[in-house]
Amino acid sequence: MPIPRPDPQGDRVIAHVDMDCFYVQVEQRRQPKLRGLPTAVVQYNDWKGGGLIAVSYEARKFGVKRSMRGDEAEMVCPGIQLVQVPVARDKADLNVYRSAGSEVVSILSTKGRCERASIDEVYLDLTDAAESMLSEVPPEALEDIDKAALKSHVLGLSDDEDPEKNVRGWLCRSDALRQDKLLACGAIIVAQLRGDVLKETEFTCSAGIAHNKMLAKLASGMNKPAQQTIVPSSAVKELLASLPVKKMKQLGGKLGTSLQNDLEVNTVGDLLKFPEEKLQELYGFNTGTWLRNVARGICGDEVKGRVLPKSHGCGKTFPGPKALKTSASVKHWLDQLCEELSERIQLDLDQNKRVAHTLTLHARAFKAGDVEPHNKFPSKSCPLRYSAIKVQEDAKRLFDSGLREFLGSHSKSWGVTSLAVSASKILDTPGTSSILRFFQGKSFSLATSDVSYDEFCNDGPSSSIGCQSYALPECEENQEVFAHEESSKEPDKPSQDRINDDFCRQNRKQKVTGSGSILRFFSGINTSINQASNETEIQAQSSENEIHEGQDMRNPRQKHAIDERGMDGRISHQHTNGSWNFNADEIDHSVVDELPPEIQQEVQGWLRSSKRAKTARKGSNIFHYFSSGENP
Ligand code: TTP
Repeated sequence: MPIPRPDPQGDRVIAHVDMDCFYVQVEQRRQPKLRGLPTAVVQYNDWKGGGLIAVSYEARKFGVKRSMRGDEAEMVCPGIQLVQVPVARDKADLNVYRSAGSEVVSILSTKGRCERASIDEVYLDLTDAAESMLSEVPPEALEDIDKAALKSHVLGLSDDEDPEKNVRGWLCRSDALRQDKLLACGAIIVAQLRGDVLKETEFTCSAGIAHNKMLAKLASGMNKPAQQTIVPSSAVKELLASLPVKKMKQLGGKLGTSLQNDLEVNTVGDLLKFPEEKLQELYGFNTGTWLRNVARGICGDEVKGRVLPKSHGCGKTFPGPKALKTSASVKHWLDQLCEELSERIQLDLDQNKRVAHTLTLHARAFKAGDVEPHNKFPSKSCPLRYSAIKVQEDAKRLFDSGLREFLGSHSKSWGVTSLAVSASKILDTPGTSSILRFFQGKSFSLATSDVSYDEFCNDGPSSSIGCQSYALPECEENQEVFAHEESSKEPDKPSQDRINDDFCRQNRKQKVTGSGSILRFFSGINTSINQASNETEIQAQSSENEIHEGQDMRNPRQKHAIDERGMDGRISHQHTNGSWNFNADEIDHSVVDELPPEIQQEVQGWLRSSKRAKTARKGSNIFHYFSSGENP
């Protein structure tokens, strides 16, 4: 369910960068002779030349579409170059595309907070960079403006015989609104970044630059390939007035269909005809408010600082006659998928010190003579144990349990048409000391602290309910993975919204008075601490309630941290100038939301298995818990 978040106070500059025909570009870099030729990347499959998954812009001119099979593409575009996706373990191997995406992310993340939204797209929060530029070298003071910036499309800017001159005029207007000036700076920064990406990776990309994620995402696809589009606030109304409702993220499915059929809402702008209360009455409190906001181009979703995937997944489909009909064939394929998944989570652990906690199995299946063909195979999860064999065992157990549920009393034959496994709840390894990393760069004089209200509020308390409306692909999944449909729905949380608003107000006040609770705690700590110092240790305690029948289900890093816990089961953090410790069981987990996103993950890693936290006192704040040597 979409969650409404008002635009935060203050103008933001958000960019959405999307690679152009990404897999094709990756293949063209591998085989430069393909450059400039109509090319498509084909999914591993021997039926009718395989399914197209990426199509070059040269091939698109001939009418080649992603929905086509290879044979059909060759008919509409004789001479098209069809490149097979690499194959490993008899299935598509996307590693080459994942790594190429990471190369791009490492360049784009140099200018601001960067959220990797999928294998080939990122959001950037360029607010700080744009503000610095505006105060130091505003566009009108620049001698040269990047050619790519001058080629920007500015929505609402009237056509001119000399578009570049026209855009230069817009970028350099000294009498423009401050929000437009910031967008102009953002556009120049994005043009430079796109140039860097091209130079360093040989890939082109397109971008949208706006005041929020929703508008930036809409804009990035408007002018492709290798172009960028700016959305000034003054152009939003007109943009949404003509935008088909189904084109809006989150409105492509049932909600969009209901708007069209039940309310005759065909464009996003049509929603303006309905008062918020009416939308709430029809679709629930949060969705109603979200729709009201969407109609006005309002979206407060934050760009989350996340350059690594939120989860890993891989899967395979078995269409038509290829459906798996025996337990042995399911096991064979699950073993392949689990092996790949294990390799990827192990790599993530080794390279990024991140631990995945949950294994989920998804499947699609049918049963012979099914009277309820819409009956879905239930997705099943369990704690994730590291090692390929354990993942394989657990995935098979999950499958068997799902199959029992799926079949019910039905004992006839069945078939599986797709299988996928995913690893999620990926957290920093306890002990990576990200708290210190974060605070090292901060001033600890409260009056001059550069830890902003935004850092605490926007990614803080709201995060649990916030960016859901932009639930971007959580897995960089194999193309053979089908979308897994979760039955759980996010309940409306109006009261939570209010709590968060109150929190933000309170926190803002704290910043003004210089008494931010977490800062107050950390102000007593010697921040010049060297992370490599042996004096810094984080010891985490976990009750790990999810361990199965005496088995040690913990992953290796987590186990290590647990083994180091104090005898009294308290988490303690010690260093040169002081120490703090507290009992994880007594912590209200909601206080973690007060922490900046950079360190929330790590702290959540310490706390997640402490089930007794549910009984902790409400209304406590982080200072309460972190007070040196005191328990709440
Ligand atoms: P997209 O960004 O949707 O498309 P694209 O990059 O190929 O082309 P565009 O310039 O229009 O953005 O997808 C990124 C890559 O993800 C794409 O190159 C191939 C892969 N992909 C699939 O494998 N299957 C799919 O159904 C989609 C949508 C994408």
